[in-house]
Amino acid sequence: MTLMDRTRMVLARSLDVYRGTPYAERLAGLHERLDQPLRVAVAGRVKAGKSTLLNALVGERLAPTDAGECTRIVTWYEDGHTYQVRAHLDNAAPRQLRFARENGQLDIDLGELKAEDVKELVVTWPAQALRAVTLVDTPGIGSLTEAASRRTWDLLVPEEEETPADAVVYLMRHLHAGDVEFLRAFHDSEVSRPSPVNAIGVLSRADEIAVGRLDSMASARRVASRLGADPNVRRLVQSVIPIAGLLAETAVTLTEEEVGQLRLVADLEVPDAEELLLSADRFVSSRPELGLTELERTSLLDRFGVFGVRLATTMLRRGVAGTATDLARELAERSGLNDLQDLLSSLFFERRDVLKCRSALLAVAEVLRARTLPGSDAVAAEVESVVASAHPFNELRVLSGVRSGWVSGKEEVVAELERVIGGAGGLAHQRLRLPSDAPGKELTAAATDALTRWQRRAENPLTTYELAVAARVAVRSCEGMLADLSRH
Ligand SMILES: Nc1nc2c(ncn2[C@@H]2O[C@H](COP(=O)(O)OP(=O)(O)OP(=O)(O)O)[C@@H](O)[C@H]2O)c(=O)[nH]1
Ligand SMILES: [Mg+2]
Repeated sequence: MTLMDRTRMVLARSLDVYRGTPYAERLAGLHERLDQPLRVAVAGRVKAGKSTLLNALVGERLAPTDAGECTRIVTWYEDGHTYQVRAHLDNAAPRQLRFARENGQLDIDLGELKAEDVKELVVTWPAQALRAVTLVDTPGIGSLTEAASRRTWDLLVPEEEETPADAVVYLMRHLHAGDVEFLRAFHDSEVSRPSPVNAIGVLSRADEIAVGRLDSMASARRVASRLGADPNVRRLVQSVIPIAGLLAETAVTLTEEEVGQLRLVADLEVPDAEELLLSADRFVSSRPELGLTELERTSLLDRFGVFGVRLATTMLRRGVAGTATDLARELAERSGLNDLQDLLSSLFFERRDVLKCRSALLAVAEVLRARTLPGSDAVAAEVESVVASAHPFNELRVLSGVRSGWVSGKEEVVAELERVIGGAGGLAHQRLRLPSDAPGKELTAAATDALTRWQRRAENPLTTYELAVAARVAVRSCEGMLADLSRH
């Protein structure tokens, strides 16, 4: 029986036990959630670039990135057949809100409602990207006394209930004490503690790291890998990658008109263009003969940032990108968006069942703790047994053990362990560090070698206790791979 089957069974049993109690609805909701897309929250401090990044992931400018009221409300973006916006209120029935789109940007009309009155907004939007994942935009985490920040804490680190998010993409511009505090609290749950399995770190606004210079992304990659290697950070997130979110958002929503405007800059002599782009002020006000109004220039800066304008015009000039489509593709690549999407896909989407089951079992455990009823002990034992025995959870536990430094050994052995149990993605080629097009025969040979190696390590009396336990999990991962390979 798969982990999903076992989880469904536990949920059905718990529903039997709690039928007719106030918990029944919560449990039924959990059951439904197993069939819905994975829920990923985007979180981080104020102005970290959360909403901009969310838009880049959706491919549309849905989340507000200005200073409007709506930036202070937790907002869900989910796929659906119709376009609609609902407001969930603290003390009243949900209501539909009016909305409009202006220049591609979604503008939600709160009417007479104030941000404080709204518990959360749910935006239903037919969009390809939202089929696999429901995204949740959250107000910036700052002081706990601030109402908007409190909403984010209540959503992701609630006191009594489970969090409705299965995973989080956490944005940081550098590591702040507030980031550490939040991520610790987010991971303070039972299945594997502390567990970075459901958190990815993003070094955001990466273009600003080297003040917009063309080599900004290279500097950002160095900063991100230093940050990701820091033991404190490794304990909290699986990986840290840099992204220039604004550039990513603009790349996926680029217009022909914008490309036309950039061409005017690209057509200047190189020294002239460089001078024009020395600063944002200069870009807005010098060279009036260029054929761009001040408004157009300001709007280019808002959409691309100085770095983006430099990069895009350089690519147009050098012919790296000839058409708007080429330019959009190049900019998306250079912004780090594609890397983030790959990471999300290997760490979250491919593991969605495991993450969803993890959320569900944690939530059932929470209900079982809150109220004991006849029969609830038996369900608790079952939850315990699934959590302790399901192989995907064992992999997650070992992974978090490696990340938090409990499992230690020779560097290359630990690195291999991390990969074999799925730390860099769950597919066989990722676990075996082979190219994605490696033939089955090669994968089988590599998996067989890995199996032998890990069996030996598991049985070696000189292996530390923790590593031996981890090695047994790796053995099981290799056996799983071989079984899958022989099936296909
Ligand atoms: N240069 C640059 N600016 C960015 C980037 N990402 C966001 N910004 C700008 O930073 C400001 C804040 O961006 P948002 O996406 O609204 O940030 P947020 O984290 O959602 O902010 P709050 O919800 O208000 O906490 C906006 O003016 C964005 O245009 C980036 O990658 N590079
Ligand atoms: Mg925001």
